[in-house]
Amino acid sequence: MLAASVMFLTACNPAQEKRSGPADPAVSAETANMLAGLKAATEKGIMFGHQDDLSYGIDWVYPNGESDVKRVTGDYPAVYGMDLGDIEHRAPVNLDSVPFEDMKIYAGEIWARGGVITFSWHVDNPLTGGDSWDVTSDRVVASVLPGGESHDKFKLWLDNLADFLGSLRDENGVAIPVIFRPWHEHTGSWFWWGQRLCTDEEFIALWRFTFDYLCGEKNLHNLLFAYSSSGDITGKAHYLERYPGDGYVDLIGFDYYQMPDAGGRSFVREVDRVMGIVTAAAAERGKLAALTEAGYEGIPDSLWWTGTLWPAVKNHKISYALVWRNAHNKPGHFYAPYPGHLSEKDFIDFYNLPETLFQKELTDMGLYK
Ligand code: BMA
Repeated sequence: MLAASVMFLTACNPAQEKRSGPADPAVSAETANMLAGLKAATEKGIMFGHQDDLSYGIDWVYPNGESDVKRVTGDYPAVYGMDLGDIEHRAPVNLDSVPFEDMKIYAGEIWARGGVITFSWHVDNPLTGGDSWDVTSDRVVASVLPGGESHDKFKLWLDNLADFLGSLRDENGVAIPVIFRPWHEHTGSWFWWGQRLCTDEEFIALWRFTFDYLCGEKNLHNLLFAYSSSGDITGKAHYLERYPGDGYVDLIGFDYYQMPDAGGRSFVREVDRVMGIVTAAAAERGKLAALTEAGYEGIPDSLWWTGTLWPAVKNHKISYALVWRNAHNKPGHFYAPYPGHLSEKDFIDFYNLPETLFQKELTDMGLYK
């Protein structure tokens, strides 16, 4: 009886409903549908994601339909990460040399087969002219806010970003929904928007300005917003210190990498610990949770997938875990296996776990298409 009345109250409480709906109140039907589908998918398992999966891999660059994950498992990942660094300059290729025109094609293919797209943005430093990692000034965030000396430039950069995000269309002209994950790893201090480079208020203002400009001024309604910290989180208050508010975020997560000098046990312990904090915050707020970036560079552990990554996440209700890119231009910088890699067999075992979701399962579920 008590449970029934609680359910009734929850269903009728508009504030509660608003909190768990899309952050952008004018979001497109397809995007709202995708958010609902992503929530439903968390009941079935954890989606596997890979950065730049379709763009390049070990010993190949840009052939259509290729993927290291597919070469090993016969299937694509469920979540495809891409990065928009340099779109702010309308460059033809991103900071890792991936042509933006190719990304548009990939987005169409991924959408057609019912996969999930997520974009990060390693945007240059608008004040110094350096890159994302240029932390020589702690005035950059202040400078892009209204009244700041880089504000007009920043708006032009957002215009260029918005043109790209708005150009993602399927063959019927429908705007393709994507998860946009700006200002990531903000609890660290290695990007110009990081912890020691701005105040809490400035970071929150940066986030809200970005959101309002893209959804309001630029009228984009195909975006779900992901807030993701780095892994150095001490507790809920720390995690939410720079949270811009439920009306600005759809998914919350964090990035965590296994370092060469740290064992798998510490990865499992730390990811499990921080995921506990993040999933509790997500549940309270009606948001999705995810391990937005993870990995072990070069995967020098033949059992990493079932022995470390899976134990770290399996007890949590999360949407996805995404591993970073298999660089074509940086030897040894790869995070997913390829044919012949020492963790290949274990990755297939990971793929075969009933609770890991890859593209075919997502297509079969047809959750949002
Ligand atoms: C980093 C590295 C860099 C890359 C950047 C953006 O973690 O992979 O080589 O340029 O991400 O993709």
